[in-house]
Amino acid sequence: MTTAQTHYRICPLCEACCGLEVRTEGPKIVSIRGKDDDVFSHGFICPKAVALKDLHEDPDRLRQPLIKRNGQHVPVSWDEAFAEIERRLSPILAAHGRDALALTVGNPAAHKAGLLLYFARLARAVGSKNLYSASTLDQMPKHLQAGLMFGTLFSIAVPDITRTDFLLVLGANPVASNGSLWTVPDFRGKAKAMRARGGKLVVIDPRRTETAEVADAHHFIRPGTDVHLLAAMLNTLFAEGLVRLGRLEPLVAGLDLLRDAVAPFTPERAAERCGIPADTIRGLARELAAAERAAVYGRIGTCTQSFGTLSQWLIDALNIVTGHLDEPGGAMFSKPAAFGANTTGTPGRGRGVVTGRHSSRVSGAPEVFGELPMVKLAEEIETPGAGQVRALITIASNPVLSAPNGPRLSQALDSLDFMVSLDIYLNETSRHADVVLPGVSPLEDSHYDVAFPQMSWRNHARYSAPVFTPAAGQPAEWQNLLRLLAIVKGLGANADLQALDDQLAADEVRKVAGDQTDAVMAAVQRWQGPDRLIDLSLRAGPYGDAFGLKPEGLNLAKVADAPGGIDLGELQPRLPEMLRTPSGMVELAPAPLLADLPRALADLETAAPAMAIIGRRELRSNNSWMHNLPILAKGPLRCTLLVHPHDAQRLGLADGALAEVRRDGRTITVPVHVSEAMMRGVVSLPHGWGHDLQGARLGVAAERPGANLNVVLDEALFDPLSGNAVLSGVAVDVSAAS
Ligand SMILES: Nc1nc2c(c(=O)[nH]1)N[C@H]1C(S)=C(S)[C@@H](COP(=O)(O)OP(=O)(O)OC[C@H]3O[C@@H](n4cnc5c(=O)[nH]c(N)nc54)[C@H](O)[C@@H]3O)O[C@H]1N2
Ligand SMILES: Nc1nc2c(c(=O)[nH]1)N[C@H]1C(S)=C(S)[C@@H](COP(=O)(O)OP(=O)(O)OC[C@H]3O[C@@H](n4cnc5c(=O)[nH]c(N)nc54)[C@H](O)[C@@H]3O)O[C@H]1N2
Ligand code: SF4
Ligand SMILES: [Mo]
Repeated sequence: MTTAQTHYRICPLCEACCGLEVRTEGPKIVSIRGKDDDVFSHGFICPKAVALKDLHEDPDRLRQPLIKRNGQHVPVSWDEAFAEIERRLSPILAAHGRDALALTVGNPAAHKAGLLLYFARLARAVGSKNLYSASTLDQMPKHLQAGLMFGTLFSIAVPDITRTDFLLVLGANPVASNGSLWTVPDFRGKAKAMRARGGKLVVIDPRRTETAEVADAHHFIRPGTDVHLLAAMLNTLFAEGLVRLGRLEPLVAGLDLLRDAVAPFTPERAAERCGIPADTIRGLARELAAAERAAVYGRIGTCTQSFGTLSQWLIDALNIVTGHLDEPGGAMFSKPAAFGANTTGTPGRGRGVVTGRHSSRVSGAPEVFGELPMVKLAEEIETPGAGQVRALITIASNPVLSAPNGPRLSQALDSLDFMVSLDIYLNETSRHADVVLPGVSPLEDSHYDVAFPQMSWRNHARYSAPVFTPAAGQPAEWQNLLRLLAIVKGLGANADLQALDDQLAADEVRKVAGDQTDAVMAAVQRWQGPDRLIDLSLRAGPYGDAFGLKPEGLNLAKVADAPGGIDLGELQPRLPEMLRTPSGMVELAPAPLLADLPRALADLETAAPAMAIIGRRELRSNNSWMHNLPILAKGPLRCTLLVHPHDAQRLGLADGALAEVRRDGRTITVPVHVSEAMMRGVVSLPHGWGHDLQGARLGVAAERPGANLNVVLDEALFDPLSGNAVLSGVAVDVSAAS
């Protein structure tokens, strides 16, 4: 007889980080539900959590490494796979140097401590300029803005939603996405509670989204023009004498520079370009200034555009000049228990950030936080010469579907001398790999969120242990990354990984602990791998036990002994202590941003394209990889093109019929859904589809493959400051399919 067990698990699928209760009987998953007494998510979940069962059981999920032989992927042992990597990768590095090896890291790595922490180590060991991640398809503008204004890339202010009276949301749809760069499970419930208290939610979006549906007001905006709306709101505040810095007065540098910078952006000029009337712009500015407690929040719609970094800047500028930054009910900074860059070092001052320490070889795009823009990867592989990318390791990333101009990238991947994918599927990207190294099921992994507590709606520390033990011989992903590190370092595929891990940890500890290193390492010896790094960081962190000096403080053992997590309270004001700028001030007008503003000014005169395409997210889908899970795949078609009735009529598109979407000679064919929710002149298609490529092994997804939006998007379009791809508001031609 097998015994029933209940396990605590933190959902690794999206940024809401919900606490789950997983019931098992032996190897079987009996049920997955929200954990009601989770201190952070209080029982909230979405349908994707339930699909963890399908993911765990998915016959297409890889359980053995694969090597490509004569164009076919065949299963091999772990030792064979790593021997092959050593045999083929080492000569490339020896002959062509470190830059010949590129690494890409994708979204799931942000949710897995093992991948995140050990990817960083591998990247350091490789020492290549060619580092690419989902960050430049997503949120790099936010990191750069946070870095320039507050001093570290994760100093991201989030709305204090349980205390706010007025929330302005631009380019985010948290009802569907469950929040991003703002860890806020049950946004809908929290928004409802806010409105019940008399608070107001306003949404700015080219589509009347699920979030707009639960808002008090929604304004359509032309894609890519938020910078004008935001600058005009600031212009109004200065013009009408509504600026008030409050408590931050002595901490803010650059107020006059900001005033001058936004002076040309009058509401009338902005209105022309962004499609929101001047009176509405003024009204929004006044409402924001008048609200006692208010926050402006902008997400991916305001990042994945050519003015991404400028938009992020002006969003926080609005929070600052209306006196709402770092105030209860405003935009506040979390205080993470571990891994916070703004909880270490000297409080109130730091090195700040610089970009462009190197640049991409072919077109000179600047490095940002050590990364090059994903839109530049294809040309770095294609273009011959010293420093050409000849080998690639992809880590939980599927750029063939998730990066603009996937077909070009796909072709480029075929020209590589060698490619390795760490992935759980043979999919659109990993099908190109010579060696595929599968990760464990999420239920076979421990979980601690490294990134998300840095921008959470409430402070907390939570850990979940694995639900199941991996099959015998299946390494954890951090072990695979460590073994790659050993190969790259020339230690060989059969290096002693335990010794290597001990040494890496001790080397890192020594930098801060000096001659206390042995004592510190002894204190954390019950943990291994990423867990050990978590224990180290927790204990040295702001709530930590300081390795015994503060016995009431946190360590991983205490957190692990508290299924449902440890609540660390509501957000508290953190200025000036959290600043890490060289000046020790909030930089309201950083020079690189001021220098980029003329580009936006010139854009005021630009005409909107006749038709622009934007993306969309849906509750039962997640980027490019959850379409193989039966429980999510069923139901209505999701990869449909939303078209306003007026545009549909003009273009001769009927509901349910097929349309062709074209740009630069690349075409996709998609079913049309006529929808009043769209702004005129804008169509919407979700990304991450197109599961009909040869060589992938995704049985369920291939039944209804959908079309890949990124076939028509354009790798030539990006934000020059952050390198972020433009994924929104790209001009396309749409017509009825012939
Ligand atoms: N047009 C358009 N394109 C977009 C976007 C958009 O809005 N519009 N959004 C962008 C955004 S925000 C993001 S974050 C990116 C995401 O793009 P990617 O970073 O490519 O991430 P995913 O699409 O989530 O694909 C994740 C990959 O990791 C694999 N995987 C899943 N779990 C694991 C695991 O535990 N271990 C390992 N080793 N592999 C795993 C999956 O099989 C898949 O290959 O897409 C971007 N692309
Ligand atoms: N169900 C589900 N949840 C997810 C994901 C998923 O694929 N599915 N992906 C996860 C990931 S990786 C991320 S990064 C987050 C993203 O989380 P969100 O940022 O909330 O993402 P979206 O739902 O795409 O919302 C972006 C909104 O921006 C709008 N928009 C597009 N262009 C513009 C513009 O120029 N200006 C303005 N103001 N709005 C614009 C779009 O219409 C859309 O409603 O979601 C995460 N959660
Ligand atoms: S919202 Fe859904 S996918 Fe996201 S963490 Fe919660 S349960 Fe998981
Ligand atoms: Mo993302």
